[in-house]
Amino acid sequence: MTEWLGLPALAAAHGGQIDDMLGWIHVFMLILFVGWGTFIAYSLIRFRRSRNPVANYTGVKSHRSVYLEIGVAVVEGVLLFGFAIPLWAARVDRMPSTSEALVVQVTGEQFAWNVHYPGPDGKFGRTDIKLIDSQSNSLGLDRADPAAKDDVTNLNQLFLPVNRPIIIRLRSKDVIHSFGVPEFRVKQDAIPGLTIPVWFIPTVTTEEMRTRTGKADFQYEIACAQLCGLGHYRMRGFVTVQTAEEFQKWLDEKVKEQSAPADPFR
Ligand SMILES: [Cu+2]
Repeated sequence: MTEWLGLPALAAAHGGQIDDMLGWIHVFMLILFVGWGTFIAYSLIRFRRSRNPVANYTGVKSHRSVYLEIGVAVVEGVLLFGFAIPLWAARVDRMPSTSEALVVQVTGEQFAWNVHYPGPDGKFGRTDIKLIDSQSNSLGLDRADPAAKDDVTNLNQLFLPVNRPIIIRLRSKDVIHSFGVPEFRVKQDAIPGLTIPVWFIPTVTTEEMRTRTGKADFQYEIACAQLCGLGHYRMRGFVTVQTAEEFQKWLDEKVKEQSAPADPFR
């Protein structure tokens, strides 16, 4: 219904509502634009100087313009209270329960996205700023913490299962970044010192999207949507949406790989 907006392909459960809302706003603004434009053009001609050499001190007596203004305010009220606020509440107020959702921590930094999965125990391990090493441990994950033993970290690659609620806990190490994935209709700032949750349900796997769009190299891309410094342009992450089985397989492998004891000869 909203194809005419030319938005990126839709791949999240709630996205239809956002697109509808965008569609209605566009339609309404178009009506307002044409209405006001016509009114201005009419006024310029109707009240031109040659036709009205002397000013009229009584002015307009009809109440039509007042009714019109009220009409515009009512439509705006409907957009705000009928569409925008309920949608906002559903996105921000009602988070899915953490028992059904997959919780992933995503930490922005100049200029990369650090992805952190809690592993099979479902608990995020302790992170400590003193343990941060830009090469080997960019999150400062404390592997000595029992909860951290099975944690999985990844750089710029976010793997997600399809059709399951995802809660991203957004954080930042330095400045304000913004986690934006257009196909998921999600955009949220990451602010240093805060952990901000954002949630969605991906509905189309990367594979499926490749067939659908006919682009063999299609990738969901996390674009940093806040100008965050000189390297902002290259702050790209990628999201791979897989079937539940594929995702589990990927995660199991990562857990095995990352929780393996360090090679003593290295
Ligand atoms: Cu950024």
